[in-house]
Amino acid sequence: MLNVTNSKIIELCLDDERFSLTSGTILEYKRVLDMSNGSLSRELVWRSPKGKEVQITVKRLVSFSHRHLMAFKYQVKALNFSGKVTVSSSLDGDVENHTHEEEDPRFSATLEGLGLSVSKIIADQEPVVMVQETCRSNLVLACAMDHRLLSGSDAVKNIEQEHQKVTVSYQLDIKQSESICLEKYVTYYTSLDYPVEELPELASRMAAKGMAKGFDILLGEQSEYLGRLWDKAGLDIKVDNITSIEQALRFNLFHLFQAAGSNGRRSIGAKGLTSEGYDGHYFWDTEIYMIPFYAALMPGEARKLLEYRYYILDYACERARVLNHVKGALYPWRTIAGEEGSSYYPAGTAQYHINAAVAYAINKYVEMTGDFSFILEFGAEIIFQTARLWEDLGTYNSRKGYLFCYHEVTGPDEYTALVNNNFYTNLMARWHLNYAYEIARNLEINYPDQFKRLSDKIELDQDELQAWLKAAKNMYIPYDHILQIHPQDDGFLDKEVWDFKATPAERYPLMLNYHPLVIYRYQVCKQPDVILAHFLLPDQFSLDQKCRDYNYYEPITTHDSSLSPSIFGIVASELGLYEDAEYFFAMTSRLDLDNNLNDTYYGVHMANMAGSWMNLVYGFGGMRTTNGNLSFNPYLPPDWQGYKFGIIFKENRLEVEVKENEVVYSLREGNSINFRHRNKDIFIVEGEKVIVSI
Ligand code: IFM
Repeated sequence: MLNVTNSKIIELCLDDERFSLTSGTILEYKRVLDMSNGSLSRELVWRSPKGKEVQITVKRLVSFSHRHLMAFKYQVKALNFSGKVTVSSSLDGDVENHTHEEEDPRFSATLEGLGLSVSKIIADQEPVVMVQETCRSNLVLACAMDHRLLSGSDAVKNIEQEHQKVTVSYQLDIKQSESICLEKYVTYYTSLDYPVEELPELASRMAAKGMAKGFDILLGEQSEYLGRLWDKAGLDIKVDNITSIEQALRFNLFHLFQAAGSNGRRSIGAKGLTSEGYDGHYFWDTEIYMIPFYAALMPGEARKLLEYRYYILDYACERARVLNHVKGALYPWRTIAGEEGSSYYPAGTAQYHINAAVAYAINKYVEMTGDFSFILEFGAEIIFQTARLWEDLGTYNSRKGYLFCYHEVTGPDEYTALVNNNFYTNLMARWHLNYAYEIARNLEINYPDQFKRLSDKIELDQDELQAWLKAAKNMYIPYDHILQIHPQDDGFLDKEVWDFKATPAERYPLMLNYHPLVIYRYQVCKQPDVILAHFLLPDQFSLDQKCRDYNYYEPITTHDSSLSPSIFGIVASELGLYEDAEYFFAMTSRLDLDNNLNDTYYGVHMANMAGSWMNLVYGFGGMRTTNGNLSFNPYLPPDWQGYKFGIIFKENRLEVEVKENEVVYSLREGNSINFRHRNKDIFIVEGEKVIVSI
């Protein structure tokens, strides 16, 4: 994911003094992210080295309603002087990515500073347009800017081009106590979405359109858009220290609201849209951690994110051939355009479980929305192509009673690689094969024409369906009868436990301080593996069994991955380990706001952000969807006075409010809804509520 044309530059000169935060004196300073209207503002008072004082207020937004448009409002007030002011606004094409400078293996970009080069500038009039191209793939980006000066009609305007930078400047007189205001409208269009020759015109037209609307109207639209989402999310957390928790959750949701690719050809980078970490690549993070959020609150986006997997299915089929699988698809561990982008296969390509993650997310989306049309249009093909790989990958192992086994795969826990029979992988593969079989039977009976067309297309026959069923039935699930727990894989329990006592705090995260081979030789987990399987497939084992597994794995998990605490938190809630649940919720909810991992510079942790919402809804609220049915098992965390959240289930908007002794379920929109509260069946019609005691 490349850094694009820098359009954020607006500079100010007071006579001959250039405003800079590093000269003169900052008398006041405030920066505010307003999550109700999606704007970022900076307000400051500056005294220049020669003693001129100005108040500067800058507000900017990236429009939700017009996806190509950004807008800025730049206001300057002369506090103690009258004189000449110059405001200069630029587009700068001299941009590059920075992660190649880092030594952290998670950020190993191959760009070596290569980014976009400028191929054309149109600067004889406004909107100014800059066209840039990628160096290798020749993708084209057009960026346009337009301006409106709201005060100072006698301003002298000038457009200047210097190398790869175009600047539009306004020089005008200002009197003491007067203000000037410049609005800037910027647009971006790429050849990924439009024909190259149309890009400059599209970008200019949209910039002019933004200007015709004006900043305040755009801000109003932004507010309405977000207002609808906040209303659906229905967050209200009552804890003594109220701001910190609710603020954190809202901050996390704010990122989720804006990061999702919404055209079926993009997903969500592990760092969202916030930085260059992981090169902007998409991982299973979207399917396992984020889709539950989108399916419950932004179902349209969830569908588009899943459509993206269909869009790259051909690449996944090619990838399977590279790995010698004669049929089926293997999704790349990290990608944007569809090709495998991971360079370190033990913690990359070997994570075959991504196939199950995609099928699982489709299932959860359909359960939550009831949108079976997705299965017919895209889902079935994805589910079948990915399921057939499981059958091809495994082997009936004579040394394990001819049970179906997988060798040399890596599970979710990246501190253990290339193992045999990873518990998570085997369990999810079994689920996936059964699900694929069930979908095939459903289509065969209820949609025979579609089924025939699809099976002809991908050459799927009855023998193969039976082979899926057989593999699922005979799947080997590792179990240790002495410890009565599930080993993470065949060899996991043979290893020595990592010496946590002898590991000082500064040597975490382990992956930055020890060679992978050292870590692989010990029982130590970066993130949940067995425990994640228990969350995703909650009905397969008893609570006692889950408790034993939790008690074994929790002490040997470092949570060096941000994908870890939220899952432990949810399972702790299910097991009634309320203190643990609160502890993990605290870890997950403010992880980026407080920069707890000291790496938010590389971008926020999107999976964790969605995980914090899951902690509230699936953890404290105990929400689950199983076989298309919705259920809740809520409790109030010990230090809380109450909480509320909303979800959309099959087009019904439900609000759940948990108080000290009761839970109030209200159907805010929709006809009627059925679900279970613990063992009780609940039925609500629109506008009504049901109160149950806890
Ligand atoms: O997908 C994750 C993985 O599970 C742990 N390392 C980071 C990746 C991206 O977030």
